[in-house]
Amino acid sequence: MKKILFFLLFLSTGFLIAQEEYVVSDHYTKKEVKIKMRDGILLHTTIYSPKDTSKEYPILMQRTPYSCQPYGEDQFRATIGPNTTMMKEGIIVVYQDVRGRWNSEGVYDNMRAYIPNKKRKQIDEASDTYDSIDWLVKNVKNNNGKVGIWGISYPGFYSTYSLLDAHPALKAVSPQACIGDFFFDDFHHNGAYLLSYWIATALFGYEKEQPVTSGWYEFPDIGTQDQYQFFIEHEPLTKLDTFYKEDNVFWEQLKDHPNYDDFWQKRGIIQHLEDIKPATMIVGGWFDAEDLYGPLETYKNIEARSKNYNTIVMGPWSHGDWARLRERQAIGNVYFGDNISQFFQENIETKFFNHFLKGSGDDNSGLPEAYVYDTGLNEWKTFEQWPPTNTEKEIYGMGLHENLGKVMTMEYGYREFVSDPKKPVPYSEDIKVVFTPRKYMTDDQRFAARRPDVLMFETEVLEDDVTLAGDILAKLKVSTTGTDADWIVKVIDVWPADSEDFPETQDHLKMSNYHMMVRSEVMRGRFRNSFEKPEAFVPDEVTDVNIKLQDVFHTFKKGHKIQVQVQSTWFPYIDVNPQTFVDNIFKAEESDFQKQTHKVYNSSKIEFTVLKK
Ligand code: PG9
Repeated sequence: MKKILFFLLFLSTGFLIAQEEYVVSDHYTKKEVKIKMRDGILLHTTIYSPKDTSKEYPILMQRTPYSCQPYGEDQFRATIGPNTTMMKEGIIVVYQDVRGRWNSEGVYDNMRAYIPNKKRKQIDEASDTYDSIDWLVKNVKNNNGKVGIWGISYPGFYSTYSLLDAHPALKAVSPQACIGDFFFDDFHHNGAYLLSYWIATALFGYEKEQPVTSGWYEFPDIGTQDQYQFFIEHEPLTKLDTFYKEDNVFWEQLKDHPNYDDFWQKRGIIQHLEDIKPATMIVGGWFDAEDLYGPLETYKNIEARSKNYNTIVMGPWSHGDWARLRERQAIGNVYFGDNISQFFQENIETKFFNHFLKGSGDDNSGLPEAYVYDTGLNEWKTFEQWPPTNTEKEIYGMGLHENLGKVMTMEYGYREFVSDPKKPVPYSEDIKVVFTPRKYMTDDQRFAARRPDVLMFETEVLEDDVTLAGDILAKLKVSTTGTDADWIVKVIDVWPADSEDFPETQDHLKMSNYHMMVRSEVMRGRFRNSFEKPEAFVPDEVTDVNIKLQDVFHTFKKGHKIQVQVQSTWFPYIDVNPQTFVDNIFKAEESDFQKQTHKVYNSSKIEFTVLKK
């Protein structure tokens, strides 16, 4: 007797309807196979096929380091594929454990480097994808010969990878929140190590020549839920070594490669994105704390160096939000609108894959090149490219008396603060330990604005809307009494005093005068001129530090203010800079950590990409 669960829903009209739960095993069969790669390694591959065999279906695949589980041909996922619309329409969905992970053989390698012009038995993730697609289209019943790939985060990276030496059957790829380069996504930002990722290091930690069925490295028990306390008590970073044993290959790699050396460079995938053939739809979240560099740079580099159908979708999402259906889309205290992920899944994602895997596959998909959400007006906009062509660069001076305005600043004078490694500026008011940071991307920044070691500059109340549509470039003129320093720039939307709270607003906060983080970025000062060759500062010498902040699409509405904050610590989002130049901060000693006085000169400027009226 089929178990049918009835959900009684109260619709707006107040009457009840019964909705039958969709049970995957009622509509799909499941097979588990081992696909042999060109070097003989077997990769575990799970295949869900529609029971309706009256027609052919495309194959939609995801390659993942996070496991194809549940394992067993009688164990089914609750949902399959990128969204439930496509699942219910019917499609062959394939999941694969990547080399060296879970039930696949071989040795794992974080962000495995791509090998152009591979010799016969040489392998990388492109050859593993090619060999897998080749087997699938030749052996899976009822497939229509067309293959798509999608994935979020690390699976997003493997999606991008599939574009290199792409199999001819691969017609549509959607890299989503895709890692582009671990030196600018996830574990580092412009050379600063993301200490807030330290626990997540276990996710990619692995032993040398690990056994085939390895899962993750065990997560450390840090004995407190106060992350600021834990990490300040474990400064310098060498104090963290007791938690990860020597055999955590990834932790050792992070420590041994503090600069953008060949180890990181050869693992970045952006450099290889040229002459791409499959259609691509890059998806990201404007408030994605994990992978924002990746999707933006993936789209821009494909656009610049390929002639394929290439589009981008950027919504008011944090990491992977678009895959989760929820009525109210909010990040932390800020609400952005209703059913935004549902709109994306039904009207954009499903339309993209159906067009290229079930339809004509020509360039007339009916979708725009850029489908982007204005996170100030809370509405979707479409453009023929991203960033849009009708923009101009506007330079705002960081003048005296905290005013940020288009007035040209006096070329002399400065503002200063003492930066204390033992009392770093928190990156969030929240206390609890996080697996990876998320909500700080829209968090209120008043707690920072009121600290003596944070400089705040802001415009007058805006008399008209100002829409930023593209990247932001902070051109700081700074000096320090030390020989190293980090520089953090935050762009903030100051809301009017009469702003109403949302249901999501934390109890200790009010949206009245809310200082909403719109974009932020750090530059580890030693890398100001080169990520490969770090340079010390000359004490008290005025020095240029330019910081590119990732793209935004945000309207600062009339009645709001644009605020910029500048600081030198951001803890424990990033590790503390000792402010004494050392070879490798991962190996700095207690005595290297010194209070220093930093100055930001009035000749500093910030350049916005502004949408023309
Ligand atoms: N951005 C995801 C992640 C990276 C590192 C630690 C934890 C998560 C991902 O790439 O899957």
